[in-house]
Amino acid sequence: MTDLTRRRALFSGAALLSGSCLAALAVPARASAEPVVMADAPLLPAIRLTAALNRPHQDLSGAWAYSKDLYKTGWSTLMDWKPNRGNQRFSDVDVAAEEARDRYALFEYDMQNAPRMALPGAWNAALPQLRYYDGLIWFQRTFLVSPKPGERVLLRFEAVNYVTQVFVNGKTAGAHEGGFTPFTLDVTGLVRDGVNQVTLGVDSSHTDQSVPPRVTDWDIYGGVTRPVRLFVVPDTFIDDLYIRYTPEGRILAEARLMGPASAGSDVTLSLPALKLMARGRTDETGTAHFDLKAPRGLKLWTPESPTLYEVTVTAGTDSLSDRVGLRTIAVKGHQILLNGKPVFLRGICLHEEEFGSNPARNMTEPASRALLTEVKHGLNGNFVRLSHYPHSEVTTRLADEMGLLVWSEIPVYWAVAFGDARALTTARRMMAENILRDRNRASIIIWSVGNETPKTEARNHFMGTLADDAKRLDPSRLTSAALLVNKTKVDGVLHATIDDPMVDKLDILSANTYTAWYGNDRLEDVPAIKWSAPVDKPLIFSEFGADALAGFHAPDRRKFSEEFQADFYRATLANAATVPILAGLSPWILKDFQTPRREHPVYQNGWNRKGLLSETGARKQAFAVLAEWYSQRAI
Ligand code: GCB
Repeated sequence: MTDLTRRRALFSGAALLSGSCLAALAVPARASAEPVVMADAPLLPAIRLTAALNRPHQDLSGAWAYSKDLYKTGWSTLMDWKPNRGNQRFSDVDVAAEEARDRYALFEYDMQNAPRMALPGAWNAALPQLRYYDGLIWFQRTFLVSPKPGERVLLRFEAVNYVTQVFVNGKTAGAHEGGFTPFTLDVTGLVRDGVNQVTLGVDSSHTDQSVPPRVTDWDIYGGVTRPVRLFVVPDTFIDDLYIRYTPEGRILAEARLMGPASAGSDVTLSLPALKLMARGRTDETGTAHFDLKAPRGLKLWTPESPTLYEVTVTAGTDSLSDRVGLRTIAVKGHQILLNGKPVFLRGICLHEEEFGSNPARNMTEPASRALLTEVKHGLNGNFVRLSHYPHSEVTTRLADEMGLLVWSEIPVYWAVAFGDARALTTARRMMAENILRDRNRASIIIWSVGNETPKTEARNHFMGTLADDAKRLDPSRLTSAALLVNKTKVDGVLHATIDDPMVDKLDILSANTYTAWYGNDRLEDVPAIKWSAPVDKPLIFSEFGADALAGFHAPDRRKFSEEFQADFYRATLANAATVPILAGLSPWILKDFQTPRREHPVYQNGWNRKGLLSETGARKQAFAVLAEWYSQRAI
């Protein structure tokens, strides 16, 4: 890219994404604040740091200084694509001291004296004036670290929405695109002994090429929405562990080391509760493979009995532990088999949004537990669809612990630029980051590659590539995507089918169906809908729902009343009971959620009201309808 085209791109705001997507890239230190652009960045994250939460670390949550920068002057200025000194929020400089030293010094920021924001948490919830802020904000804080020779310092970001550039002590440390998956940067070469400074440039704006694109049906939630953590690990460390159980009764595991001594090293794997202990040696890729016979006493993980086993890997001076469930998941005809037995998915969809009237997408353990408890014990559920993007690791770990099966999804949503190679690369990286983070979670049974997408050749290639990636990175799970339904009326009876070419590629067919909410059909016609699918595979109703304002009751049972929503559930569930290939449901949605798309001034006011619970957790009538239906299915 020439400087001229770069400048033009900067003016249009396109430079953030120009040339390629930004994966988590460790890049050489540079003076410029221009976001890192690398077309040939690898699809897999350079550092995985699997089960990072179980390692000793410093949690950098808390007060961070911030500075708004809507025109991105910290990245560029009008007359020079390099930001001038007076705008470089990432600089390692004491602005007030500079101003005192030189009366001509000109700074138009001062991070040391800037206001503070508590992170993690989306900025939209932090201050009323940031409610609809969609652009660049800088964050800065200091941390203490004193690495010894032979140690590495890693900074891990669990989720930052949407493009992030990271600076340590004024130097570029790396960049990342994508709002829901973790990235880890090796900052060993940038830190000094003692006090260090970390600065993040976080741009929430989405483009036509981003994933998701500009328009969705959920809120902006810009910023650092999950914790930032600092790790000090040995130079050669255990970067990844992948463990699973096979239908043949084997426990397979791969442990992958990273660092100068990764090849030809001894690795030990143990599951003490099962009295299993094995030694292996890493190959030239740094990977040690284990294949163990499961002992008779093994208790397989199920939603009813979610047994987790402690597993520990040791290599050199490093060790890594996790708690894992062991189970199998498969399909046979139109059945889903968990540990070889048919299972019906009694589920619900969830956005990552905590209870309350001003959510910040800050998924703490109690916040996540409150939501999942309503699924498990309120609705008698055994399944959650974590729509429409990877949720916090807090949630997937809780699902393991509480016994909930999980559908995990990446935000390939609606009008993604399916023909755009860059968008595909972004989506593939997200898929890889999501799977590598979570493929030890027994709760997760489905990797979803998209939601409500058009049936085009470009889309087929895009989502087909993602489905292939999912199988390559994790052959032990199923694939699906929420697809659109084709409906016709013949002799007064509605016929619904999923005539989507993706059906051949995916293990499970999933249909989003809103008959009698959207469109002209009537609730009376819903129970008799005749469903068919072009292939013999399990079908899930991945969405159905109707808005209702909690507390709004209407004698005429009109739309937006609790009565209409409850009738809608009764009709759709009556229909569900007639569909022989149906293997589960995840209605839309557990809780009302914020979205700028929904502005009916009486009923919505910025909230999608299809929740069975209000934003503060009040149960609507339909909640009991679904809970009762599930309690019957659970018998
Ligand atoms: C859908 C979308 C979901 C929306 C929902 C709705 O089909 O997948 O993201 O929020 O419908 O309420 O219309």
